[in-house]
Amino acid sequence: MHTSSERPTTNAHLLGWVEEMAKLCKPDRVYWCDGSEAEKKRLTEEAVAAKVLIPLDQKKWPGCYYHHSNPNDVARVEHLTFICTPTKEDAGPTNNWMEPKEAYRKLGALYDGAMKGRTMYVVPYVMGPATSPFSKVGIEITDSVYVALNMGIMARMGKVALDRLGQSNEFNRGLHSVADCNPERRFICHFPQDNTIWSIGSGYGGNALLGKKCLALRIASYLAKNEGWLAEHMLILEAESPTGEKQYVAAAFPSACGKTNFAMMIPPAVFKGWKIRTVGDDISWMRVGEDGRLWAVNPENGYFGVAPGTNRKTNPNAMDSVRKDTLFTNVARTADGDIWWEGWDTEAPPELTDWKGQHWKKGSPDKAAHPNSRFTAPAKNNPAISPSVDDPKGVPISAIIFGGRRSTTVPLVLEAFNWTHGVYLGATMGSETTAAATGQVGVVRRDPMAMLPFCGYDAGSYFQHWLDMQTRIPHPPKVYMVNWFRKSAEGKFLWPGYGDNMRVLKWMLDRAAGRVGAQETLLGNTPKAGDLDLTGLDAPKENVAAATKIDLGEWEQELESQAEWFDKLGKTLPKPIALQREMLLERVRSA
Ligand code: GTP
Ligand code: SPV
Ligand code: MN
Repeated sequence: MHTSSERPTTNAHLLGWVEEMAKLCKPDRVYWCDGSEAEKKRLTEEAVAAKVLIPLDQKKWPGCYYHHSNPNDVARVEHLTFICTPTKEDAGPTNNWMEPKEAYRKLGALYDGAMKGRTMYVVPYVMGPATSPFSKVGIEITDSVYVALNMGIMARMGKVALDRLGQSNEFNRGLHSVADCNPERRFICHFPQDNTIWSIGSGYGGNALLGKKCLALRIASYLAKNEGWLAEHMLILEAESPTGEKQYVAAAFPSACGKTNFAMMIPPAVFKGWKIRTVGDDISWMRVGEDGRLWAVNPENGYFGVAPGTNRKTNPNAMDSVRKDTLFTNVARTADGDIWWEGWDTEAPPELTDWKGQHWKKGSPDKAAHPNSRFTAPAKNNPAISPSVDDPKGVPISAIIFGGRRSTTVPLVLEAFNWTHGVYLGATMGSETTAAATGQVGVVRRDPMAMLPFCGYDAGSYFQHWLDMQTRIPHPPKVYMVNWFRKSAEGKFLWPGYGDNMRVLKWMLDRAAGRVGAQETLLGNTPKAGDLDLTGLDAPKENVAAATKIDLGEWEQELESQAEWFDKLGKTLPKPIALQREMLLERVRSA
């Protein structure tokens, strides 16, 4: 074990900062992670001894462990997440804001001595392929061995990051402590101007794995705005046609709205010869390439995926990805070291240990697995991983897809008329809330580009940045809006979703390549009759008709309700976006 006298770097900026943070948090030990297999084994053993991790049946689940988080700490906490910019206007009306000095003072007092009796892990990591010019180095200081082990799966962690950093001062400074895990003293603060993140009081997911939402989205979106690129809450997938042609798409669906599933999709049998592979399942960093196209890199190295609903039928690639070296958090367990969650392949066994560690009996009204229970799996386990995941230049994007979770109104697929219309579709995207964040589930809220909780600056300026990108991208991707979640009057999903989403993807790919026509509607282009391949679809025709229907009455209401959203955004809302709504409303009213 490295002690503070055995530091694996001579970087004075880094050493100085770590020392300063140690002085504040007062840990018993400082340990520098090197990212080696031997270290992983050792830290896992320590975590097992401390009952932070519980081994699963190692024959069936090699290298897999179970973790219960504190029952008060099971999801992102948007009301406790702050953007600490010099002015409140910089953070904008959709973010919580704290004055930077005030935030450092307030959290500083909570960090004071917070690591007494504990080990302070120094976790160096790279977001993005180790050699890509687009990648970013972060250092996360944490007092949670669980967080350190998760970071080892989610990012390229350890020596690789210190080697890349060298003597540079350009690294994200992330300080994390679970402290007493009290929601009253929980804060996730971002200081974009200082490239700094301070997180305290939570050990869960996006609150605590600082490379993910905090750095790769909130801080990166701020950098992207200043530097002319995009940091987005998007999956990236590769589609290879039967003739070997490859196309790449990036898709923004809000939290727990289908990114992991879409990125790992297996096409139905009728799409013989088509292969879908995963580049990323949550985050996309996109820049304009020398050829004038948009090129995307996945900054992550693993999947922090929603467990419930994942099974052999809905997502076989995810089930294969979790077969080894995976951490499961807040799922249910069987007595013999196995796991289970709602939407597993088989019914619940008669008895389980639920996500809180309590005895659970089949038929209980309570969920055995928490709805936001997750797996942390290495990307390399995915049998359908794209060979381009580590490509330092990324992959060229031919379509951008926005998609919310909407029981009504929004049809299965729409193609934007042009870039500005596409930005408008993204900016007004609505989605029903999910268990990925604390708070009420199932209420429609605006979640522009699926970035509402993740944009590190003012939303209106973010839309302006999207509009400005048009002039930088000579060959822009086409833009789409999809909705897999429309429901019947009885509350059942109309569209079967999952692998069948290939039918919609195929149309978008064909459009992007100019292989198929479209039907123009008031709201956007849609597939012409017969162009959506429904061969072998296991769903009644009338359901498909209802899923693709455009009801102008519903749209009039939708467009009216967008006015409230625009009012909230205030004066930085770009005029062209406001105009799109007004023109559309006029056309819908006079239709
Ligand atoms: P985050 O990791 O929170 O950003 O979520 P995500 O967008 O990756 O969502 P994910 O793919 O994990 O899906 C969330 C939930 O939606 C799971 O319970 C899935 O089973 C379910 N889901 C995904 N795709 C579909 C679909 O096409 N139709 C339906 N009905 N459900 C889906
Ligand atoms: C999300 O909520 O969008 C996630 C999970 O991907 S978390 O990392 O917890 O933010
Ligand atoms: Mn996400």
